[in-house]
Amino acid sequence: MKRAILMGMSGCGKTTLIQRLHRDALTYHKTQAVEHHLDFIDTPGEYMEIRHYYRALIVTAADADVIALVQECGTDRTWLPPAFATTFAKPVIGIVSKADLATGPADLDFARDILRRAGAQPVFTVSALAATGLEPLIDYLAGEPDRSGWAPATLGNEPAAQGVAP
Ligand SMILES: Nc1nc2c(ncn2[C@@H]2O[C@H](COP(=O)(O)OP(=O)(O)OP(=O)(O)O)[C@@H](O)[C@H]2O)c(=O)[nH]1
Ligand SMILES: [Mg+2]
Repeated sequence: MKRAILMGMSGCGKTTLIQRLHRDALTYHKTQAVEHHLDFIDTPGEYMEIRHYYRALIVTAADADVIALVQECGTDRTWLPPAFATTFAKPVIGIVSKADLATGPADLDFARDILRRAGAQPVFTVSALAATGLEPLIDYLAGEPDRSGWAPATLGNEPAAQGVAP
């Protein structure tokens, strides 16, 4: 099982998605601080919206196996900069949320495009409210974590320095 940290602008549906995947009642509560669950780390949207908090996201991401960037559809607002995924030495996936609000395929494509430009791969499309599109995401998260890109493994694979006394 992979532990995912959810990042995305305020109100994009991170907490509601976790509630849905936990089969909890869907109740709105504003995320005020990082919330650690066994399988998810929920972050406040402000951590994406205010650059000053990027450092907190990066530090908190150390406890996750995968970064999940969340972009709601039906809006042209985003705080996900292009290539944001390169901030992390871990797999970065995308989640288009609130698919039930899409007025047509263009809305979904727009949101997917934002996530792909940010470097997320693969991109899932879900609605926590309508409980659609969840299975592929559940299957992905159920798989073993991919730790091949982690810094400690990379460092460990480096050839020993030549001619340097231990
Ligand atoms: N239509 C629709 N509304 C949703 C969906 N998911 C969440 N919402 C609504 O969007 C609002 C914000 O949802 P949250 O899950 O609290 O958003 P968040 O990303 O956790 O926001 P912060 O905690 O502020 O970062 C709530 O009123 C939810 O009911 C969805 O799939 N469809
Ligand atoms: Mg929240």
